[in-house]
Formats: sequence, structure tokens, C-alpha cells
Amino acid sequence: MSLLSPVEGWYSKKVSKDEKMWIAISFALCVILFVWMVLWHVFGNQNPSNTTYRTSPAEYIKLYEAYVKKNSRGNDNGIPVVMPEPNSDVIMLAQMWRWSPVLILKKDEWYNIHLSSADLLHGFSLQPVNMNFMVFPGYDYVLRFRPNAVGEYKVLCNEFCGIGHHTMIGKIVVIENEADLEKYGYTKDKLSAPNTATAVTDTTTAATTGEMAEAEMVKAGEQLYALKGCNACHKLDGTNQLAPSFKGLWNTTAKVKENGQEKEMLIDEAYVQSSILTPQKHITVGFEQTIMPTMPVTEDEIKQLTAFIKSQKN
Ligand code: HEC
Ligand SMILES: [Cu+2]
Repeated sequence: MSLLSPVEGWYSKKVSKDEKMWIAISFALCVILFVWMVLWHVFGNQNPSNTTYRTSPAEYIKLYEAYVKKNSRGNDNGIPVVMPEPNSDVIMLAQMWRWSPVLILKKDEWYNIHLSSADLLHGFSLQPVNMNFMVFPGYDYVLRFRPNAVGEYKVLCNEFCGIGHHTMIGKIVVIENEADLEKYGYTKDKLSAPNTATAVTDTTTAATTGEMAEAEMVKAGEQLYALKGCNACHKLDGTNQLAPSFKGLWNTTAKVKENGQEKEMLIDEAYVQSSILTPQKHITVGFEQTIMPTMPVTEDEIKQLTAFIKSQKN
């Protein structure tokens, strides 16, 4: 019931001329906007691509790892750097909390950039041009992409994805020719030729872990640490912001919570293995705010990662 009742018999009264005019104008506007919507879609040239594939985080991570192992040319702050061929498929992964790899693209060339998430919903936000796309786990979204201006672009995450969300900043560098690389800090010693990168080599086929010397294991572990994104949370310099630093971690005791009970555990092979395979089983006290994701790792990879953690002395 309204505060004031309408005048008796209002319903059968004739509609006034003014009112008819407004109804006509708004109706015409609706029709124009409706048609506009369709025309904009066809001629606007502002549509995201509609190429998508169904995938799963595990499957996509596998694709990403194979891609980076094959194409990595070094690393930039621990993130693999790839300089894809024009018109090729580029595999980019969003994960807690980084974008990988760093891309170096050529101006005015087309690329098919695949985007998917390893864990939860992230948002791809290319700055400063402000292009935004959602990145879902299980959904491979292909952006057909042609950069038209040189420069260094940042990829921010614009979907809140946890305590390290603000650190999730990726990079895309657009160059005109190879000579531009130095301008962006990619000197010759920093970027190797494809397939010979020291940043990531394929250790899975090179030798089985059993045959590898300790030093090789450490090296392989270091590469996995960068490839898989452990470095997004675990630092090597003793800072413990998002997760325990690997520095001096080996052979110390961790205070953990298991089934609500606090206890102390020695950080050894078994402990590292269960930390990676079942991160939620025992939670290190002080890091309850961060959730370590469960990532696909093979037995050999665990051994290599363990060797790497072991090598991080105080
Ligand atoms: C999204 C952040 C994140 C990523 C990525 C991540 N971790 Fe963790 N990790 C954590 C957090 C938080 C803890 C502590 C809480 C817990 O035990 O779950 C932890 C605990 C650990 C521990 C036990 C350390 C201790 O002092 O108790 C090990 C070992 C470990 N992670 C290894 C790895 C490896 C290897 C990778 C890469 C394959 C990795 N983590 C990737 C967040 C992360
Ligand atoms: Cu995110």
C-alpha cells in the first residue's frame, strides 16, 4: 500500500499526450540500443575470442610444464621467460600467486595465448591498456592477440585469490626487434637460445633420479622450484611472508598442527614429501592463513625438490 491512494477511476482515464511521448521515446531508445548491441558485436572489433577448451588443472599444468621446458630462455626473478614464435600457441598459467611464463612478443605479430588456472579463479588484467579476462581452472581460454605498441606491460590479478593476491604480477614485453631486448634488461647472458636454457632443462628424460649425482639433483630441483611456482610462496632469503623460507629449513624442527594437535616434526625426506603431496595434513604453525595448493609432482621430482631444499643452508 502506498502512502497516498491514487485518485478514484485513474485506470480508465486517457493517457496524456506528454506521457505518450515519453513512452514512445523510451521504446525507440530500447529498440536502438538493442540493434546497437548486435551491430557492436559484429562490427565493434571488441570481442574476446570465443575459442575455449575444456581441461583440468592437472592436465593444463602438464601442458604448461612441457611448453616451458621446451621454450624457456632463462628466467626473470625466478619466472621462466619465453619468446614465442609469431602465430604459435602460447601456454600461460595463472597460479597462487604468479603468472608464468614472462612473455616477450613482437609488435604486430599474432599469438594464440592460452590462459588457465592451476588452482582457483584468477583475473587476467593487462595494464596499462586495461584488458580484462577471467581465468578459470578447468577452462582453457585462448586469446588471439596482436600487440600493437612496444613496451613493458604488467599482468595483474583482479580477482581476490588469497593472502598473496597482491604479489601476483606478471609481465609481457613487446619489442620491435631483438635489439630492443637489452632495453628491458634482457642481456645476452640472461637470455639463452631456446632449448639450451639453463633455467629449465628437461631432467625427466635426461636420466632417472637414481643415476643423478647430488649436484645434478640440486640443480634439477632448483629448476622445478622455478618451473612449478614454489618460488611464489617459498623464498630463499629467510623471509617468511607467505610460507616458510627454504633457507636453513633442512633438519630443523617444524611446529605443526595435525588434526588440531600441535606437535614438532623433524624436517627430513618424509616430512618434505608429505608437505608436497598432502599439504593440508600438517599445517606449519604461523602459516595457517596461506593454503599450499596440491600440485602434480612425480616421485623423481619430489626427490629433486628435496635435494634442493636440503642444499639451502643458513
Ligand atoms: C601458494 C603458496 C605455496 C606454493 C605455491 C607452495 N607452497 Fe609449500 N607451503 C606453503 C605454506 C603456506 C606452507 C606452510 C603451511 C602448510 O604446512 O601447509 C607450506 C609448507 C611447505 C613445506 C613444509 C615447510 C615447513 O617449514 O613446515 C614444504 C617442504 C613445502 N611447502 C614445499 C613446497 C614445494 C616443493 C612447492 C612447489 C612444488 C611448494 N611448497 C609450493 C605455501 C606454498
Ligand atoms: Cu590471482
